[in-house]
Amino acid sequence: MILIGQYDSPYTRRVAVSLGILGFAFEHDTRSVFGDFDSMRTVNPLGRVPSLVLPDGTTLIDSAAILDWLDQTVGPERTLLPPGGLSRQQALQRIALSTGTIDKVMASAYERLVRPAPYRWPDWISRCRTQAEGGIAALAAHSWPVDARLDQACITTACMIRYIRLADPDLLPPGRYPSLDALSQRCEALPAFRATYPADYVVPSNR
Ligand SMILES: N[C@@H](CCC(=O)N[C@@H](CS)C(=O)NCC(=O)O)C(=O)O
Repeated sequence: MILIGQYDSPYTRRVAVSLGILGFAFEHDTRSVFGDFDSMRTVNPLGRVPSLVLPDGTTLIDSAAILDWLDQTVGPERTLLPPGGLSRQQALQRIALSTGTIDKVMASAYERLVRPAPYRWPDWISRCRTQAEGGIAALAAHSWPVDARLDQACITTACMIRYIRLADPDLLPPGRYPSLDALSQRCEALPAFRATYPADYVVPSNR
């Protein structure tokens, strides 16, 4: 299997971490959505990451669809998203908060870093950051027991935390939400997270 996308993308990273935790071997294609845009569009018509090329040559796009394929492949005993009931509903709620927050942080980052300065819209950036702060606070209001089974809500939220601390660290300084700090530390210590640790944010360039 080949995973396409860089690990400063939280969506790519949550797939890479999930592949690692579930024990799938994969190659990593580090093409950039911005630097390799034309090439990327031959993989995914949307020109986005992540994509996963399966052993039979099928290309899956969108992290949620890829994660669903992984869970279907390992079977109900090992799924990262609980297969049903209240635990699935609760996990999906947390994932919705995490991915929604990622989307708002990313929208604000693109506005600040990709859009040429004369066209930037401060009110829009402020709105996105307010929405992101709401998502972070709502996630922090949940409990994240350190001995709970590591599920997709934990993985996605930990990837969100690392992404925010790269792209817009003022949104989540250490100490503001100790439960999120603890979740991040617990996850980042695991081999599947360490193998995908994004030390730097690759600033998207439109040049
Ligand atoms: N819903 C998608 C979102 C993917 C996404 O937003 N990817 C970003 C990188 S994290 C991207 O490709 N951005 C470039 C663009 O949209 O032009 C998923 O879960 O895979």
